Amino acid sequence: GWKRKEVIRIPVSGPGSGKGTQCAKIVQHFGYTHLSAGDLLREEIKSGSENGTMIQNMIKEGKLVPSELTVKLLQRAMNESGNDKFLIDGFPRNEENRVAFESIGIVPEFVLFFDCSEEEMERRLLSRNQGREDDNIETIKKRFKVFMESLPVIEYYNSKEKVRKIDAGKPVEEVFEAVKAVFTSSYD
Ligand code: UP5
Ligand code: MG
Repeated sequence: GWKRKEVIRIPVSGPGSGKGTQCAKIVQHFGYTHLSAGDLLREEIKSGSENGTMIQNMIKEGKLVPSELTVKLLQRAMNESGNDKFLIDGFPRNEENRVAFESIGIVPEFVLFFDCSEEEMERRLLSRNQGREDDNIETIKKRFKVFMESLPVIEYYNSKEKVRKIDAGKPVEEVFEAVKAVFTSSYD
């Protein structure tokens, strides 16, 4: 179940902006459990679940899978982790996601927004070479379009003064310096 003491920080940002890369570094420094919604969905495909084919098709099209499914996977991973500090990477991505997340009691402490140009994100995704089925120019363009649905979510958290915007167009280590400053300054 959901406990009030749990501390949640969420990076919501564009495809290829560096969420996964920075989360790995945050984990090393600050001991969070990193849960990437995209990774959980890709694991669900691999596990041969009944939803696998549907998820695979949606990812190939850059579309968002139904909120209940992603929320269920995140909630299960949180329960299984045994940790009480989470980085929820790449979720919520639209207003419906956010409302579904809040309905199970999840309210982030702050939200990281990795600000990066489409040009740079596209360059990174095309040179990632990790065999992701959505790292082709056609799907990348669709992912950029769908990312526009995340802007109202960022706007919502911004109205709650929860957004920490990071210039993510710089080299990995420089971006992490800015990330560290956010984590250190809001440490409790
Ligand atoms: N790289 C990273 N930082 C760099 C830097 N500062 N300078 C130079 N290079 C840098 O980085 C991407 C690449 O860039 C890597 O090669 C890295 O080395 C390099 P990464 O850290 O992986 O970026 P990230 O933001 O994590 O990119 P990712 O592609 O994972 O973002 P997406 O948001 O597109 O992917 P995600 O896995 O979250 O979602 C995939 C799909 O799943 C979605 O399109 C959607 O279909 C589905 N989905 C849902 O339906 N619902 C959800 O809630 C979540 C996902
Ligand atoms: Mg990622």
